Amino acid sequence: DQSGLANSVGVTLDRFIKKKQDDFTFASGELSQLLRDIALAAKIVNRETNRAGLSRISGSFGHTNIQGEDQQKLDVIANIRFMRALSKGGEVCAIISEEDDEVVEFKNKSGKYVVAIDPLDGSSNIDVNVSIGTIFSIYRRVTPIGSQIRTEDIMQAGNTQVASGYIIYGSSTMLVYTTGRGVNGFTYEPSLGEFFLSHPDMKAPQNGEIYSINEGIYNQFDEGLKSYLQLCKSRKLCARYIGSLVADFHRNLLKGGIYIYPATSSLPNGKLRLLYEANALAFIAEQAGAVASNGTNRILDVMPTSLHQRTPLIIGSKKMVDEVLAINNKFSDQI
Ligand code: P6P
Repeated sequence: DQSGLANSVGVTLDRFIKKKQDDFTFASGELSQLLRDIALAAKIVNRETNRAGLSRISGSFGHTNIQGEDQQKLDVIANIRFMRALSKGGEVCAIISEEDDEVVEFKNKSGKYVVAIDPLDGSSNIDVNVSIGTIFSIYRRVTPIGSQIRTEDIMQAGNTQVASGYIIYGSSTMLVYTTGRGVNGFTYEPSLGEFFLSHPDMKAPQNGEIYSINEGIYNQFDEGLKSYLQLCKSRKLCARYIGSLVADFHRNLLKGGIYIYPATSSLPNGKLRLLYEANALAFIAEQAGAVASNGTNRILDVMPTSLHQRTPLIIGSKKMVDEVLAINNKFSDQI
């Protein structure tokens, strides 16, 4: 509703969640509580990312995770914080995390939700003070509550998400999420320890002038993508690539633009992960009137087959994504 509490800038996240819960006639409050648990962990991680340089928790942890990526200390700390908040909250029965090789099943199996999370994406940027983010997806478990977690609880397509969102730890810290009824953004006020509604009912511009892609690996792109990039240059579009997915995605959502991490010769399925990166942002994108594709299918329709599977990601303003797909089709028809 456009009137009243739900869209008045300045309302706290807690009151907004409560108001939205009242809109769901059958809401029992568990999802509301889960969203609050995520917000709590976000406040703690925010504090730790803001003081990383001072508390010697920047730098690498000396381990590599399943991605073969050098785990940053803050990656590990963020993972612990979200795990602890969600396990204490009691609404979650299992978590898929970028930082854990296997699914983490909680002893308390009474939670009816499954969360997929990248606790701190873009962590190679922490030491150079570039924005980083948390990305999360929330699913309802499909097997009986309290029973042993099964594969079908974990391997769900993105189109079954109950909610998704991200936190961006940037010049300000924001939490942006959807429960399938639009997208709302909240800005954190550290002096009060509260998130306040700052971006009600976010809508992505249908077109944009910004494209985000790592052109350093241009030679590994397919001909269709190369041709699209030439088009961007002929139109003098603006190249902006932060190297932090959440930051690039958030800017494109607000200003209009496209982010592409394609299949490359060294990463035939792209670099980004379906379960805890692409699906969450694809749900947000579609709820804001934008589009998310893997180049051939809607991201949300992809049926996962493995926990950490990668996917090419083309996400952003509808007209820009549609144009990339049209060029792809033209080139693939010629093959
Ligand atoms: P590249 C960060 O590691 C990340 O997962 C995204 O946040 C970011 O957009 C991308 O990878 C950067 O990857 O290969 O361009 O450095």
